[in-house]
Amino acid sequence: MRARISSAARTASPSPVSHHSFARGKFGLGLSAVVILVLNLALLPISAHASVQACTEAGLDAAIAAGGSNTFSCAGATTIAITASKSISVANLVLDGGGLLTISGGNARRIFQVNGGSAVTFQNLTISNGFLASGSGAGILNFGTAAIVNSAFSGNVIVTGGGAAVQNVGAMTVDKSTFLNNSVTSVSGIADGAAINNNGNSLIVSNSTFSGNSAGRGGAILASTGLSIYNSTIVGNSASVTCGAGAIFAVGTTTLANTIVANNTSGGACRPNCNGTVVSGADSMSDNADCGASITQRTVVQINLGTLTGSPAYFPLNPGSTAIDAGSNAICAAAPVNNTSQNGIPRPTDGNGDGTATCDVGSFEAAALVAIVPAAPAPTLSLWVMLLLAVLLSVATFVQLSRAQD
Ligand SMILES: [Ca+2]
Repeated sequence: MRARISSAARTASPSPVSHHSFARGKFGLGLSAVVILVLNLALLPISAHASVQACTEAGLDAAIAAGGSNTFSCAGATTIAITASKSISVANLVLDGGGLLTISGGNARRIFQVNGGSAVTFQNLTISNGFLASGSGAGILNFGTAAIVNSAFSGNVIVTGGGAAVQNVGAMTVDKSTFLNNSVTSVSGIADGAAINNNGNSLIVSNSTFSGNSAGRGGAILASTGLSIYNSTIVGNSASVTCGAGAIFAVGTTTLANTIVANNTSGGACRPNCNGTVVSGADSMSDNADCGASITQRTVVQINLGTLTGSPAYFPLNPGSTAIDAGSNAICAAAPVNNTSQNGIPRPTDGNGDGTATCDVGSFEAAALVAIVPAAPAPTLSLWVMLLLAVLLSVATFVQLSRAQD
């Protein structure tokens, strides 16, 4: 500190400044800048630290009012059953449930509405049991910009309308998330897209799982506007309308890449997987040609999914699955997949042991298959035999020499 003051005094001196003292002054100012920078860096983590909110509805309300990055002090797995729907109008909000927090609508109300001009990230959360008798987006209704990361949607219900889990009217990304058992139940009215109803300006889905969702049309997804789905697994969803597409009903163009769509059902046993404008390349896989003639067709048995596991839950690929090492590495390397998977194994990994690391189709990436090489036989016996032979040879030689001497 003393050096900084004296240097500053020297540079502030009205007397002629020599090159030498100017250099020292610059050094002193440089030092002070470093000291200030270090102090600022020391303070930064405090000012930039996420707010830690109570693991209660009041804590959730405080987070929504405050904006910024928010975590919750949940001691263990906790469900907050909200008593009022949450309308969000903040420029920047992160709600991070830490993998412990479930926010429930109590089968009585919409859970979140993201208003225009707002940007919200929902991460490490479960959003369940939202309910609307009629309308859109019982889990989340998005008019703004929303990112859903590593989160689960389950048991959200709308009677008449669309998007029981998510209705997107704005811009949205969904990554490493799971939609399970959401439903739009109306038989005679509108019942569209139980997991996602997209009528927004963009929706990009990656590394995600859709299963057990049911609606009239688009059991999992109804897309009125453009939708892109990368490395996701869409299986076991159902549509009640004839040709209603259990997985995806696309009015706007839906593009599938490295994605599994299989074992879905619809009314009339017609178009169980996809209906409408769905474009899929050979990197995606399905049990029929509903989602595009150029999709790779494999049977459900060949795709060979394991049972749901993990949180958010995903379907593993059993050993021998034809989806292992069958994807496009270029798609995996690019955004939004960025060589990640829903189960945490980096892509691409050599899952079939052929020596080439190739990306899997679907949300899951199989771990490296290590070839089992039989162990070399133990040398013990042959060593003992050799030793015995050597001893016998030595004895024989000794006896012969002894006889020769005799
Ligand atoms: Ca692989």
